[in-house]
Amino acid sequence: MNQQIIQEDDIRREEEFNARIAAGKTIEPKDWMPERYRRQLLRMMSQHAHSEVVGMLPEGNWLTRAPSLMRKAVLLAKIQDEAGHGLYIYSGAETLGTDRSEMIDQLLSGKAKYSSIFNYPTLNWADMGAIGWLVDGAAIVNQTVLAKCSYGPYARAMVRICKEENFHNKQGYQIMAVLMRGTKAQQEMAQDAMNRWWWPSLMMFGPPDKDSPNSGDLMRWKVKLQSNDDLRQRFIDRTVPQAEAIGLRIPDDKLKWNPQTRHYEFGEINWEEFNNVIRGNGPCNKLRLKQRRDAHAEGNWVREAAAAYAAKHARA
Ligand code: BYC
Repeated sequence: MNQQIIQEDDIRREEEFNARIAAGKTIEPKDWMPERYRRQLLRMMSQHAHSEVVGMLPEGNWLTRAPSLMRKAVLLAKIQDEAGHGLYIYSGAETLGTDRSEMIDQLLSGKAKYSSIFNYPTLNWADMGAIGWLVDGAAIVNQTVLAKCSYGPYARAMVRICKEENFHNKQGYQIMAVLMRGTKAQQEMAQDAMNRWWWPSLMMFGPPDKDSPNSGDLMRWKVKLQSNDDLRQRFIDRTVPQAEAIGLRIPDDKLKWNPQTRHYEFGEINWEEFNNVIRGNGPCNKLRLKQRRDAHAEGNWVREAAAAYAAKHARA
């Protein structure tokens, strides 16, 4: 009898939850939510937070070699913004009941994923332009939609993050535009960065819809409002004219405008490469994890001092 009442209660709560989602209302931390919704969000938000934090490393590689004081100040500000994004999203993820230190342990042990894009090396200064323009550009396309997602704390974090990503995107495009107005060597440097970052940027949106195991749940619960393929197409459609405007060539022989669909058609993405990278075998996976583990160990004294300070004040 009791069991039956519990089951009826669960069904009623799930119906109320689904009705909230259908009505376009947000789910807040204290609202009842199905366990699977909570776990999917935690997976996605913690991966997202890890991406912001690991994402500081490829750009950090160029801080001491920025070509001018102004470029260095801008790059420094951008990297600090990414740290802030990580902190907002970890805070948002903590509202789902998991402690930040647990999420960080999962990253450092190699159990948690972070965006594939940050496992590629930054070889020349134009890579800073390509990351800001393409990587932050792809993130904006994804995140402006996430800003309307069903989980309140995630959606609200995205609003501020997208504003900052817009500045990142513009500074990256400006680096590329300046290089394309420069010497032949500078133009070649920009094209080289474009050639290396284009395809990995398209992979940021995740596997094709037909091979995306999480999309079904996430779309049903309005965490994702557009599919991986739709967002990828949107990114391509908005980025190709930007490349053309500054004289950069997209490294895709199959790329062509289709006036009927009003979208660009594009070539085959190398999904084998993508799967290899997310399995931990990309060009920089091991380096990135080592850098994060070292940084975490070096920051231990700060955590210890903060804990001692908090304990002292709790006693007072
Ligand atoms: N990289 O079922 P699917 C930034 C995994 S940082 C690695 O489609 P989902 C920035 C996926 O996790 C912004 N793994 O998954 C920072 C899943 O594996 P698990 C980063 C990927 O969740 C510094 C499996 O593949 N943005 O802007 O429905 C400097 C199957 O995929 C990737 C975000 O994190 C990938 N690219 O969709 C500059 C956005 N793609 O977990 C810039 C938030 C897929 O089942 N996240 N996988 O083992 C999302 O929107 C979604 O999670 C994704 C994937 C579209 C990425």
